[in-house]
Formats: sequence, structure tokens, C-alpha cells
Amino acid sequence: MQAAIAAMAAHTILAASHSSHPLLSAFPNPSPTTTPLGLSSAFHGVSLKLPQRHHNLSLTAVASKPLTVVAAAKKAVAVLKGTSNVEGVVTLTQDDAGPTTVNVRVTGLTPGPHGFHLHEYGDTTNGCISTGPHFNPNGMTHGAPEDEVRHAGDLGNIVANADGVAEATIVDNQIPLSGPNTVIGRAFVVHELEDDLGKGGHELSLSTGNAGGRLACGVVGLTPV
Ligand SMILES: [Cu+2]
Ligand SMILES: [Zn+2]
Repeated sequence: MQAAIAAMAAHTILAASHSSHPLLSAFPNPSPTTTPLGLSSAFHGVSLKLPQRHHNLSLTAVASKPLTVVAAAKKAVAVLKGTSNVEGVVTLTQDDAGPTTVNVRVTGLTPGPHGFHLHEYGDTTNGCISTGPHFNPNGMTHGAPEDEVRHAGDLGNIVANADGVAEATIVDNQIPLSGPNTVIGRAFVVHELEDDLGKGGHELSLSTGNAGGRLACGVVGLTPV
């Protein structure tokens, strides 16, 4: 009898670890925001290469230490609000020390591109202004997400459709959910204007991308995996 219970318990543990196994997340997911199709429409520049790298990392990690990878999966969320109708939800997931996947949905925007960044502080006591400058732990100037010289918080632009809805999936290596450069406790900001990615020739191009006012912002907090 005891052996049977032990066997059942072992089976339960095995099933539980399989259901949340990172290997499964490496395969195409039915959710439209995480399919390869969604990625290709949302990415700028190097982003197309990153999902493959993520895939390889997952497989390597699974082969060497499957249980610790499950334990190291991290997830966070930010709810974006402002003084206008603009609002949104941003979710961040990271397995082990791999890149962070950011799923964005913002509504109430004017159609077209809007700068989208992680700012330094999770402080909204004075609205989005008190979130400070772009998160910049390495002392760089402003740039595009695919540039080597960029703020860690530079995530480029999200693009709103004719209905004012912007949806994007961003995969990035500079916004981890743990460690010295964690973005937990910092804030996402969506801007009034397009981020010129440091190349606009404006006096603000190398600090903010001249992206204009802050329409909505939200502090990044941990959420159950
Ligand atoms: Cu910003
Ligand atoms: Zn920046």
C-alpha cells in the first residue's frame, strides 16, 4: 500500500512538472501574442533572431537541470494608466537567465508609433513624470532596442492601429526580472509621439528619442508564474 501511494505521489510530481515544463513553452503556442506570426509582426531589427536563441537556451537548460529551470521561471505585470483614455497591460516572463518576453496591449492611442520604454523608478506620486528617465544602468545614450549603445529601457515604439490599439511582443536581453539590473519596481511608459531611436537630430534624441509627453505608465510587479 505504501509503495502504491509513493508511486502515485511520484507520478503526480512528474505530471505537475511536465505541465509547467519550459520545454513546452518553446513550442508554438495557440495564443496570438506569442505565435511566431505575432513575433514577426511586432519585432524590429534583431528581434526576429531572438526567439530561436530562446528556444535553444530552453533546450540546453532542460537537458542539464530541468527542475531548477522550472523553479527559476519568473513573471511580472504592469498596469498602465494615465490622465487620458490611454491604458494597457504589459506582462513580462523570463526563464532562468534567458531573455525577457514582453507582451504589450495598450488602447486609447492615436494611430501610429508611440515610444515605449522602461523608466528608472516605480514612482508615480506625481503621475508618470516621477518615473524619472529611461532605465540606464550602464550609462549609455538613447538608442534603438537593437543598438549596442542604448538605454536598457529602450524598447523602441509600439504601433497603434486605426482603432488606437497597439499590441506587441518584444524579446529583450537587457530587462531581466532578477539580479542587479532587475526591472521589478521600475515602470513602463507609453509616449505621445514616435521615439526617433536617437537618430532624429533633435536635442532630445539622445536622451528620450524626442517621444513627447507621457500618456500612461505602470509599475512592474511580480505575479504568479
Ligand atoms: Cu519613455
Ligand atoms: Zn532611452
